[in-house]
Amino acid sequence: MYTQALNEKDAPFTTGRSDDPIKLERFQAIIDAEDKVEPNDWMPDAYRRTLQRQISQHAHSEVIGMQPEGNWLTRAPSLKRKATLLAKIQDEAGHGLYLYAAAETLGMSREEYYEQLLSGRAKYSSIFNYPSLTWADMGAIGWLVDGAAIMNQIPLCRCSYGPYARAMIRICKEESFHQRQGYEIMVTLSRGTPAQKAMAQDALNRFYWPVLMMFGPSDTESMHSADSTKWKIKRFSNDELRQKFIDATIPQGQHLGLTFPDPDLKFDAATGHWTHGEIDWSEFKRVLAGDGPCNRQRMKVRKAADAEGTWVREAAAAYANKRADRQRIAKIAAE
Ligand code: FAQ
Repeated sequence: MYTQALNEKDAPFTTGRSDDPIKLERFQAIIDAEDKVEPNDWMPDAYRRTLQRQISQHAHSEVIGMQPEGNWLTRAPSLKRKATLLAKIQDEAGHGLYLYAAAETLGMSREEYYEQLLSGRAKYSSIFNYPSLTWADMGAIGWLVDGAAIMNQIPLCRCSYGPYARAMIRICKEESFHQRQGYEIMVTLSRGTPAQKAMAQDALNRFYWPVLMMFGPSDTESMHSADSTKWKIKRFSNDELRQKFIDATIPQGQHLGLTFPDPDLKFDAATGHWTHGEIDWSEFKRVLAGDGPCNRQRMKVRKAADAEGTWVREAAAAYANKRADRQRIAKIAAE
């Protein structure tokens, strides 16, 4: 009901001044009623900007996230492992495409979002600035990075913005396969030779803390959380999701016979949760500021891929123009 009242169909991408109290009240009522906001609905500026930021950064993460795994494609230990890894990396490219498409419904083009990434104005997930040094990292990335991604993204399937929520449903199904293939690599390595088990342990040691940082700053430092929660973009806080992830992951690591690099990790029987040591937020800030182990390398590769792809985009555009011309001529001839 509210959606209809607010639809301004002949004025797509209607952005509202956030101080229009009647529209704001109706907008919040849509959200509170668990209805979806759709691209042509009226929405406050700040809601649009938050989604443009989050969805595009999510898309950038999927695309940049292909690099650490791409590093191991030519060195996968068997044909089966290679085919599985290739399929996973292709899925990530697909996730990037769904997400750019969802972000474009907010009135900015993919090229504009892309330009923000290449110029360094837009962020992508901190985790992809860490190197993948051994084959076990393919296991750790699937198990932990995709595991954290799922924990964060399942609630996004209920996000108030329709196109984002719908994209997330398919993405989560695929992420679930990614997480399992990663865990299966970890199971194989931890039941293998002592050297293989040591390799799995080393990957866990290096990825554990950076994965916890994926959930974002602690709630007290999270500047976007209050608005995103009010607008039901976020359903759980950064710290809540981090805790859910830790609670789910520790038993999985124990099953592998591996240890976690946190001496303060303890199960609290009273709360049913694992308590953990302090996260090194200075490292997180450094990585976000561009000074992580691989920030420069990731952007260099992305920029090179963009430059090398120019001729493909030009050829596709020329072909589309040619087809449009042909259709126009055929239409005139038929009239
Ligand atoms: N890295 O106020 P908050 C994947 C920034 S996909 C970098 O708490 P918010 C699949 C944040 O942007 C992984 N920056 O922000 C895969 C903001 O800065 P800004 C990506 C971060 O938005 C697997 C500032 O800190 N997933 O892994 C990070 O409310 C394997 C303040 O933070 C998504 O993007 C970070 N970790 O909450 C692919 C999920 N954390 O923008 C390949 C969607 C925070 O003002 C291989 N995004 N920042 O300059 C979200 O759920 C949220 O955006 C959060 C952050 C939870 C990430």
